[in-house]
Amino acid sequence: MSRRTAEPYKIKSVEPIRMTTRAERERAIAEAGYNTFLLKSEDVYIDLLTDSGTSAMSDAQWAAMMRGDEAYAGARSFYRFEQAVREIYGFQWMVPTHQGRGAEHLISRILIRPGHVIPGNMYFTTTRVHQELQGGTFVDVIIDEAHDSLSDHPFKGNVDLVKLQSVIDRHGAENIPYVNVAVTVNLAGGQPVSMQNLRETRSLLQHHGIRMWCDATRAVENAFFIKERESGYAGKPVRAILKEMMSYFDGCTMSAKKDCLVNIGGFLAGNDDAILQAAREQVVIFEGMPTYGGLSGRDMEAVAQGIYEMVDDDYIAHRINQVRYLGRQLVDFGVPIVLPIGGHAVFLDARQFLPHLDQDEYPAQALAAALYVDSGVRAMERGNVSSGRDQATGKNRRPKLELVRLTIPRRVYTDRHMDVVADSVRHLYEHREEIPGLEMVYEPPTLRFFTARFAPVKTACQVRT
Ligand code: PM9
Repeated sequence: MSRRTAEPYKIKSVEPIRMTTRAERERAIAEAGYNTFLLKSEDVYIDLLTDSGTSAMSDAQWAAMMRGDEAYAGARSFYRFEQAVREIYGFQWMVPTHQGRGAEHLISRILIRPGHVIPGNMYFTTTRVHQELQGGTFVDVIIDEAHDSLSDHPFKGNVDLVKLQSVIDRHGAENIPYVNVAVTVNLAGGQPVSMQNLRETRSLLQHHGIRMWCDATRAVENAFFIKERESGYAGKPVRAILKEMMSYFDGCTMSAKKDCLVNIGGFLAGNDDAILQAAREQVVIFEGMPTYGGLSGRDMEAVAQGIYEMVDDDYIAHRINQVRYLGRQLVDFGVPIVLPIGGHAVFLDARQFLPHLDQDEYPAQALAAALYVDSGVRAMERGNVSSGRDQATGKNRRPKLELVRLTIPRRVYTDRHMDVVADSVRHLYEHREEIPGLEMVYEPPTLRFFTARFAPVKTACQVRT
């Protein structure tokens, strides 16, 4: 008999959550323009919008916050933060930023010039927008399997070396300031990159003299998948695997709001002193002094402590297994999801879920709205809305993956909450033909998914209770 396991923590402080009525939720989603980003959190029962900045901190992190040194310059808390990054990631220097996109802004300003091309293993919304703002163009070099929700490739985040070589041949190494490799790949479904692929990518780029930069936002989750799936890593601590992964990169951008178990924070880290110098020059303009970069001393203490906690093997195993616990229930119900189940979220395949909708009726946005109305569970669209418009044609990009992300915050919900989510998704699936599409009635110029507004193409969400 296989034994059941439980959360590797006990609960010391609780935050009550409120279940609303269906009528209240119908009103709330209409007021929010059918965009789950625009809901008030007090109207949400189980919040799976994002795993970003939504973690529960440990007692050790809260205690560390009391030690926060709020000096304007040279705070002790900065040096503790820097030491944690050196020890766990292995980079020599670190510049704090208020969150991940602050670091993306800095590296894009430092390295990208108009006409540059930045290959990467699938776009990420904020990453690409910062590249484009500097006059660069993102080029996708992820393996084809990543765009197929049903492929069970164990490392769907891998860089396709043939595609990468052809981008280099087409544009010339001198026009590629760096290659951006995300571990794991968020929009592919939280899919990992193998160590072997990192090694091979590094060797190809070294041959051409091109830098390799990492989006390390969920690198610990990636390290766990390597331990589980890649030969030679089964007995290794996640901490050692993470360090080896990072050793192939020149530096990283980081949203500490994910892996590092904090509510705010980010950093740019690396080994090249010329980039550090430029980062220090830029950070004072956009974020703050190089020893706080938009964070308070107590924020930096919480990140430093979180960096040590995130590589605890029991913690990360539980984290990934909780995501799987939800995903496997949905698979058993026959609900179409992205496989293999990823690191931070279960992704519903909205194209297969709602085959009666055209992609320009925003099936993933419609499904996320319907889920909220059904059970007060808030999810996020990751499809045609998030992907935005093609810069050249002005048309919707209509990406292959049209997904709803059920993102699991770290150390926040129990498996019982996952059961409630699974039941609601199952109910919707059984009544899927009743879910209407949406039209966009307000579209902001960039990162439209955050604030766009929609209206139902036919009538409001009508799934029976
Ligand atoms: N990711 C997420 O919910 C936050 C808002 S959605 C734009 O998944 C990667 C891989 C991310 C990410 C944020 C950022 C930006 C960079 N890379 O949100 O600025 O998943 O801290 O990080 C979100 P910040």
